[in-house]
Amino acid sequence: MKKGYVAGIIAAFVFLLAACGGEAPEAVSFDINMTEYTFSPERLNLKVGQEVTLNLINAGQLQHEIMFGREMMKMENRPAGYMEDMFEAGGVEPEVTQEGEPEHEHEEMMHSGFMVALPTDGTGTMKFIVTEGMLGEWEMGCFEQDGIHYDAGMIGSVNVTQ
Ligand SMILES: [Cu+2]
Repeated sequence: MKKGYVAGIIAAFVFLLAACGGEAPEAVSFDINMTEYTFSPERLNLKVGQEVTLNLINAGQLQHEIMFGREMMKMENRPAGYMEDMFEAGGVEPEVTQEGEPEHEHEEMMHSGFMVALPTDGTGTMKFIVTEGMLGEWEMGCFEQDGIHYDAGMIGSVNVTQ
């Protein structure tokens, strides 16, 4: 067998491996602390194919919530959610379990898209797999109290890459 031929086969094999992308990225888990008026950590970096677990902890004095999207929209001139919901864009429905019911299911009409609301000392878990539709920059935000929390800076960022 000619050397060039063997090298060609090896090159083709390496190319195939690269094209298949190998294995899915490793699963990740983050604890997200919610207080007045921040998410900690403020930034999440996720990869397509990753299995993500978010442990939500309301360590504050008030009820808080978390939504994921972009292009904040206002209702009655108050921040009320996102024009584009990250999970809707990704065709993903996170699995949610939570301890502690929100004290008030307020503004149901004003909230569209995925949301988890937690009372003080409430905890919750979200699980999902990152899809291609979620690529890009997103926000996570809290719109409690007619958007006062959002205005106060209760905003984080989510960056999804390949
Ligand atoms: Cu809040």
